[in-house]
Amino acid sequence: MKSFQLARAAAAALIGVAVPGLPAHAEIKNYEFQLVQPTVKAGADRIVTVRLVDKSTGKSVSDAVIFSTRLDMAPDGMQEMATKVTPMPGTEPGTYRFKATFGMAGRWQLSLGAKVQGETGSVENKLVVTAEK
Ligand SMILES: [Cu+2]
Repeated sequence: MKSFQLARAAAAALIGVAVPGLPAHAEIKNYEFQLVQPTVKAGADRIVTVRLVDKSTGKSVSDAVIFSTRLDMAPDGMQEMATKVTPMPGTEPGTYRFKATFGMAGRWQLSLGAKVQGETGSVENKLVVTAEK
């Protein structure tokens, strides 16, 4: 590498812009899970669908590996009231579905941890799903 190229690469790294010629690289903090629908009906075997979005492009991201899930009523002061979360096959690319029993109407918190292909670190989000009577 010639010295002027090196200097340019170093300057680009310092100010956080992409070096021309290298593929754009999203950072893990640019990824976010979003609820497709914010409410479910209280009861057994409800499906919650989330989308993983790359906020820098607005595109859905497929093939993330979800390594942790938790669903509890922390938003309504009942963090001890947790329910089992069962991953289900997604219906479209970039969406992830979970089956759970919402035994009580109110606000439930879905905590998700995931790895994105090709990225270091992990995505950790908490989403509030409202179970309606
Ligand atoms: Cu409760």
